[in-house]
Amino acid sequence: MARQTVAEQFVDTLTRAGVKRLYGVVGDSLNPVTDAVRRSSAIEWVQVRHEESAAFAAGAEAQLSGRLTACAGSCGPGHLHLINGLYDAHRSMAPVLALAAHIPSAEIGTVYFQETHPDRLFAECSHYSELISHPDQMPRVLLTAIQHAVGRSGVAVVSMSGDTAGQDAPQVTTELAMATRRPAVRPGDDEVAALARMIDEAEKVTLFCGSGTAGAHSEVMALAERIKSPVGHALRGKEWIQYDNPFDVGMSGLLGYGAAYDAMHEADLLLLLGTDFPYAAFLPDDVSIVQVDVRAEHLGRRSKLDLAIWGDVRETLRALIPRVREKSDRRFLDRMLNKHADALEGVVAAYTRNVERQRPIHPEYVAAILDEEAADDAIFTVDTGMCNIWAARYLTPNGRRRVIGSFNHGSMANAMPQAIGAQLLDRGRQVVSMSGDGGFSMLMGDFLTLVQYDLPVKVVIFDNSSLGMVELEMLVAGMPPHATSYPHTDYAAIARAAGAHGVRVEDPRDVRDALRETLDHPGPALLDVVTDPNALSMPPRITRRQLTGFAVSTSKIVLNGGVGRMIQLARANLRNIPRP
Ligand SMILES: Cc1ncc(C[n+]2csc(CCOP(=O)(O)OP(=O)(O)O)c2C)c(N)n1
Ligand SMILES: [Mg+2]
Repeated sequence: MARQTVAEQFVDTLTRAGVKRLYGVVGDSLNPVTDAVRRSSAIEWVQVRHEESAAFAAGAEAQLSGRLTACAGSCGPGHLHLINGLYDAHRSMAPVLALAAHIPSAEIGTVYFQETHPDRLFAECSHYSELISHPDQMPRVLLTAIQHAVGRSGVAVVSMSGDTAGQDAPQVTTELAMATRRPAVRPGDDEVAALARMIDEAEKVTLFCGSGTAGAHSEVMALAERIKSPVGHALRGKEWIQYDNPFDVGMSGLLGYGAAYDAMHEADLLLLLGTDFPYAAFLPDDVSIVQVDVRAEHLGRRSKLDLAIWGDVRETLRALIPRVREKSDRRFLDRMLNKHADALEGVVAAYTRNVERQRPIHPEYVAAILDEEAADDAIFTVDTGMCNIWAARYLTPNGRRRVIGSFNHGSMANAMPQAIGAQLLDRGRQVVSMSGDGGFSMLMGDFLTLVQYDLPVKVVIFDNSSLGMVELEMLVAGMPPHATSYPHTDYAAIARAAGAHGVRVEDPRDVRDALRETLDHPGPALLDVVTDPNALSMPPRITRRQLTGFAVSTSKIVLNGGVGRMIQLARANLRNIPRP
């Protein structure tokens, strides 16, 4: 094999790890790598407008594909721009390799122009962050970084000066072997036996599911069927577990709805399956709790556990199901299913009044229509803010759709940049960015990336001219909203000026047609829906129990509101309860 530079070897190694794109903004410290990517036929340089978008896009691509992805920033400011998106990827457990190009190596430590210390800077948002200061460290340091990102599901950062990247690589990469697929992790027999015993001894068992139940739908259903347990979920578990689920009792958490909270608190045994659900205040403290997680460090960090099981949800349940006795008593399950349907009937009645005529347009109405009109296998990216609520309540999961957001890190402006990564992964799939006007405007520059790469992303802006979520939080805290409103902005006109399709809607009767037109447009398109900033009349609807149970202890609001098509699912599940 011909001699390679370190930069060429870097690109070659990423190619072998399955990386298809390097998202970034160029800079002279990156030049040798950018040039090696230019000459590579396997990896494409995706030229975004802001490095934060690069990291969000890489994180989204990794979450959707399950494969390693990569992004790059040039020295100093380029690093700092990457950081927020990398935090998000890391906390979403997305395997992302970030290259932080460093200042000239002879200048490190002299407070040189644009100097940061990337190996320190990224320590908190990565599993591995190391500096390559000598060509001999390649390819081992890069390989170690890749194995951290893949093996521990998160970010790994390699820092390297441009002068190092331009040197000859002393070693060739041809025979490099690396692990890029996760193993199945099965807990020990003793743990499985202990869990089976606890389930056999309990009368009322509730399952609560997080993103770790991905790929385990049929196992979760089989267990629920065998032990007659209600199944609740956290936001990140929703897309994996709520569809085709006759045991569904809804979601718990700040955006929760239905009977998940009750099913968890009224059980004698709660199984937390692949969830790192962060709100301890929503978890019971007088119920036996078992947690199953493939990440041992997640076990017991949210609640006291009676049994901790280290393993994949799917592998654990496969081993467990034949060992637990079938239960015949459905009373707890049926009571929870009824409670769930009742809880949803109440909120539906409160929401549906007059919504087709209401001006400004009610955002819940937009979300409901989006759910109906979007493709069966659409990917939704969801901005932090009120869009989280609309997505949690109105997008109907079906096992083919995907919904990603900044659900752990909670950053604004994630949705549109994540849509870039989602669409590049599959140009033929419908990708919808549910954007807040605040979120969209924060990284608006990268709308131009959609145009530049002709990515047919559909950006739907819930344009309430306000930082709505925070306004609501201020109201609930008894403060007059301050610094939360924006002047009206015609984002559709901005989209058209950028060369995309842009439509603005102010009349609720136009929502469906405008949405269809947007979704059908073959290229990048933006729908600016002028929505009601006072969409949720939250405080009056918070019940006394919610106030004492959640709101006070979390100092956060529990958000209520409509629930879209979930009411039909709940009603259908009630019809399926066997009658004696
Ligand atoms: C980067 C960042 N800055 C600030 C916040 C705090 N915050 C959370 S939601 C929100 C408002 C979002 O406004 P918008 O995108 O318009 O959505 P809306 O809630 O109005 O639908 C803010 C400021 C945050 N989460 N992330
Ligand atoms: Mg807003």
